[in-house]
Amino acid sequence: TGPKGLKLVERDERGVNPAFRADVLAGLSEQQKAIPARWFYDDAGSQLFEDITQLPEYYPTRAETEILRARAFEFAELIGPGRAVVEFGSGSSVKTPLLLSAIAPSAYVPLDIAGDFLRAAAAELAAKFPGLPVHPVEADFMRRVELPPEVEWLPKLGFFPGSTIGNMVARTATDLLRSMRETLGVGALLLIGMDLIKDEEVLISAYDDAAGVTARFNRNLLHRINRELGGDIPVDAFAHQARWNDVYARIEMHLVALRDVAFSVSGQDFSMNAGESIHTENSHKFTRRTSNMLLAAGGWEPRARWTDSEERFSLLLAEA
Ligand code: AVJ
Repeated sequence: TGPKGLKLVERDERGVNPAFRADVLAGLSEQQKAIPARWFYDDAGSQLFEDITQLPEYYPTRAETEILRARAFEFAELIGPGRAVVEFGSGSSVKTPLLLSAIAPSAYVPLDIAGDFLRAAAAELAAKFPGLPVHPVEADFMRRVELPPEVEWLPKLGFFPGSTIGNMVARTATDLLRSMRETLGVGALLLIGMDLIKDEEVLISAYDDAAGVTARFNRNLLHRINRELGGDIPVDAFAHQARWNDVYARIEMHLVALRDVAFSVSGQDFSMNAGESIHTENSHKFTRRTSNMLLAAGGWEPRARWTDSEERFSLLLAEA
């Protein structure tokens, strides 16, 4: 239960999340079947993503962490002390402490829709930084979020690491950046991670690792649909695929039907021919120019930019 008693993750009388069901049924009814990537993250999916970040092929987490470690002094200088750090997403055990140690913030406000994850992450953070006020807020940050009154008058720093913005198409990413600006207010800064365009083979193997962890992450979505939405999708009939889409400069993940399949979800029937796919994720990759253009389109003025030593990943600082 979120602020003002608002229930954010609703369940109907059968214990089904209606937003999940609506997205899945609508997505499976399209010509190119597609399900939004945010539904990957049930408990199993969140654990599988943690495993992905440890893979030798998956460089983004290590590259971004390298920047946060190496540039602490520059962050401190440009951002200054006393800001309330508002993190979009409940925070990782590694990146958030690196940022907080670098800049001497006055408060930490993690925002997330998943209340349990949020409270656990907030408690862990509070234990690491005794004396730092921590105010978790359960909210959907795709809309403007009302921040707790304790931080109302403090200058804000938004933190959105991980290149999660890359999951969104340009239109949605722009909307999110604009909402962030409304949430954070005038004079706010935003520190945001964006993954960079690089050799196609490097990108493909980051999303199709040799150990098959990303394949399990992708297929877990089908297990989740079967379990939570009463589906009978034959999961073994789907293969994980990572594709480079050069028009939009993004990695796409698909689940490709290996044979003709028929299945039902929540009582609705679907069929697919062999070779047809369900599109499950976009992960956009940026250049300096496209990242700056996206920020500007979202109402943010680019102020500084850092990359890791191999120029695989970028962290950008922007001002509202
Ligand atoms: C968490 C969205 C940043 O796109 O790289 C990792 C998710 N998907 N491997 C990404 C993901 C497949 C990840 N983000």
